[in-house]
Amino acid sequence: MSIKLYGSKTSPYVRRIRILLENQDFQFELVDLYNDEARAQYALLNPLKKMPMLDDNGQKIFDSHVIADHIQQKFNLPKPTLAQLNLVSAVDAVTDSLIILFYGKRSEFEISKDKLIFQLQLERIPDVLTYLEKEAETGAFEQWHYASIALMTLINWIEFRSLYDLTPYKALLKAVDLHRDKAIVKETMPE
Ligand SMILES: N[C@@H](CCC(=O)N[C@@H](CS)C(=O)NCC(=O)O)C(=O)O
Repeated sequence: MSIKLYGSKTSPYVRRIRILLENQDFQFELVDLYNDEARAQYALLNPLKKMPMLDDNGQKIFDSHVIADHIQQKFNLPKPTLAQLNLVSAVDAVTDSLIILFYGKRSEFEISKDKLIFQLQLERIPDVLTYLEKEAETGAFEQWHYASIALMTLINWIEFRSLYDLTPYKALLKAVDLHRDKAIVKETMPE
């Protein structure tokens, strides 16, 4: 049996899969999408040129959610509820918006509400974080499940890259703190 996970150590989407694969035997193949040569090599395996990608005994799987679903079934992990999947979608919305802003900055664009593409992200991020904050206040992330994993990977990635001021989101930070001492969380912390 051979499972290979392709991705970077910093990607929040990749880290979710590394956490789900805790205690499983798999190879972690590092991908550097910012390196032209490495990206061209990766494109030969994955035309989407996105990470993560899983190769399970020759079966390639694109997209973290499809991979997560496959892993949860394969290793009899708990299946997320619809409520938890909605939280994951909300975490994704913030993650994707921050990725767009991150690429915007790397491309030396001025990030301002004058440009529609940035305005949409700059509006979405606080709105969705406020929604998640209210969910956290009700205890939605107290247990360690797929949505808590997604939240953890988002918050740690924001902290690692200094992407956004999270100080107003006290319940979210508290929720993440509940799980910070887990061995797999420490092992996979972005560095
Ligand atoms: N919906 C995808 C999103 C994956 C994603 O956006 N990954 C980023 C890294 S965090 C990426 O590969 N970006 C490369 C690109 O957009 O060119 C998933 O859940 O796997």
